Amino acid sequence: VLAVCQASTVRQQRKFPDDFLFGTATASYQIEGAWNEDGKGENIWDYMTHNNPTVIKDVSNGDIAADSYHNYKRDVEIMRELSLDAYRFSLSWSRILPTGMANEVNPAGIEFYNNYINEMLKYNITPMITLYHWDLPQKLQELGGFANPYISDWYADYARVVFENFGDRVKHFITFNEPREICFQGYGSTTKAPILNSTAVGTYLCAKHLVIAHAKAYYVYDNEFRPTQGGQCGITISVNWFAPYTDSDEDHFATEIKRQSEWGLYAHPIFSSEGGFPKEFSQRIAEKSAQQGYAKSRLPEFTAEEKALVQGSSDFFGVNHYTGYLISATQNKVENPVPSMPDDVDAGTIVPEEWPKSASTWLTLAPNSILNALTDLKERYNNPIFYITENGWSTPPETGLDDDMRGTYYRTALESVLDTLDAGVNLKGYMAWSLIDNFEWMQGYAERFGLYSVDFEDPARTRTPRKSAFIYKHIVSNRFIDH
Ligand code: BGP
Repeated sequence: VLAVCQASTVRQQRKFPDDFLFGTATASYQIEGAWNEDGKGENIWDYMTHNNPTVIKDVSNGDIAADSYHNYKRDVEIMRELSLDAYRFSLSWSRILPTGMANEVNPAGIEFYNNYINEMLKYNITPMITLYHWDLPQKLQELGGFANPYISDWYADYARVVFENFGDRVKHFITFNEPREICFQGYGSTTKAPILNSTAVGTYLCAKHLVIAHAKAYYVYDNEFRPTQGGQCGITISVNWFAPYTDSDEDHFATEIKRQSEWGLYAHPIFSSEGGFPKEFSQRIAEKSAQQGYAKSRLPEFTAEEKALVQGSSDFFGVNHYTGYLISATQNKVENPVPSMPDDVDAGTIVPEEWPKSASTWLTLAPNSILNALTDLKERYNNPIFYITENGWSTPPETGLDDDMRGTYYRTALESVLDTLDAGVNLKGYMAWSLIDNFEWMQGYAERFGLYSVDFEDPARTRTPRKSAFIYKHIVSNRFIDH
């Protein structure tokens, strides 16, 4: 009997592999503060929040945020308290290059990130750098930002400065965080800076220029730095799980269009064996464009040379995953969601009542969504190396430290990660969003994602662990989930 019991306990206690990287993620504008200190240039979030403050729910901004610029040692101490293997953070482009252009490097910006990286390395924490997490230098926005094709050269020059200065110690680089949110929300609507709402044309120009910028930076790394530095360079794309609402052909097709629109537009050119933008969604945009009386599709094409440059330009696929939705071809459709922008997806989303709800309207706990999303990606793109670069749960500020639901979310998500590993997905790490409470973009400080809470009333920005921090630490240090 004892032998049987032991065998079943062993079977239930699935372990995370020893080399699996457990970490947390943050982003420069959301935590650093020091918006104009030590030579940092203005970025599009500084500009938008200062000139258009009411676009942020609580009329706040990231001028000080969690003040990590001055508290970075405490942040590294928190990483140690959590027993993390890795930490994903982003660089502020305009802290390093105040105008965005590489002819003027700000030495204080380089020094700040050197200190930050060295502090992590002192405690054996693997730094993972995101080069761009939404805070474009304002001076580059004034030149058109991602709608200007020259962005890819400006970006590649910036990337060179980053690899040159930090690549001796940093071996994981992520070019962009969430192309879809950059392009669709910043250029095709008003839910992220630079709030351009420039019709679907802006979205797709951004998409094309951004993947080319990614590829150019990748080749800067691959040609000039990898031979001596030996690290990896990839991209992070937001991949939530979309499943058909019913088994009808229409719902299946609508779901496929939704997947291609949400993440295929950026993943397919880089990771697929076909290259270029995904077929069905490209065709859909062409059809819609024709109906609207345009002679050509609003989706720009890649030249053969661009297509070849982009295809295969990534060492890994970073996945930001939070939630899931059911997709219907007929139900819950919002007619004309953004009046100036024709809806190219043309489907409705449904979230079942029984899925637990967070403080964010878009975030629920969808069952098995990590397993479903990653096995889909594995099949489409021939199982590249994956990292989950963000995953997390929001609570209202009143929840304080008793965040039981966040703990439940992490445990459920990590069970799904174990299922994903069992399914043969080449998944190498998991970063929880987020280390600490931070400026949550348009929601300001009205939604909290931190394993540690931050007291934004306190000039010292004191950090305190929530219940979920102990749950996460327990899993990370044991490398299994106990029941
Ligand atoms: C992701 C972003 C993060 C983080 C998170 C939470 O899309 O990469 O920066 O903010 O979402 O979402 P939000 O802040 O929009 O509530």
